[in-house]
Amino acid sequence: MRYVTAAAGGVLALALLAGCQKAPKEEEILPPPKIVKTIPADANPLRKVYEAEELGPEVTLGELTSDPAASNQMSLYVKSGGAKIDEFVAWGPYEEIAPGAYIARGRLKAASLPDNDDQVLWLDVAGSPKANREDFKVLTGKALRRKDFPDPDKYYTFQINFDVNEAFVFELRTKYLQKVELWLDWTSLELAQ
Ligand SMILES: [Ca+2]
Repeated sequence: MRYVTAAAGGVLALALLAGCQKAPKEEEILPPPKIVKTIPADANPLRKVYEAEELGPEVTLGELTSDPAASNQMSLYVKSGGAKIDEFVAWGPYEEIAPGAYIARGRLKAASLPDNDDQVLWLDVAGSPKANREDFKVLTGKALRRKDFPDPDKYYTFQINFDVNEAFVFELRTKYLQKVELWLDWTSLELAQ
């Protein structure tokens, strides 16, 4: 009986094998891959950080300095009077972004501030449409004062929201309005959610 069962099994196996070999090609096509519709939480679609110490001398003034409190432990340092009044100390990167809503940020530390409420620094977003690079414009900006830097030993992060409705070549700029000590750690750009 055991022999009969084994023989029957063998015949069945042969039949299945034969069946597989004769299967029409249409049945061998693999199912389509599953489409993942949700973006994984760790896959931020766009957040770029521009370390001030990596921008390069062609788009910065001042000098690089080590700072344990800074990202990369390095910052761009401008001593008091190290730039002219109304001069930009960092600008660029002249990168193209698509139409959308964005958040620009800058992390800075400032000291030797005047004892009043005057503007000491100016952050802005500027650039030109990709289709018309001659059409330079300042999209939006933010003035910083002594009260924005309550502790001269700490970095503070400032945020600017802006929209573009066409392909745009942007830059994030830091302007020197008073003779202060300035440490620029980084700027960044991300999509507003
Ligand atoms: Ca840095």
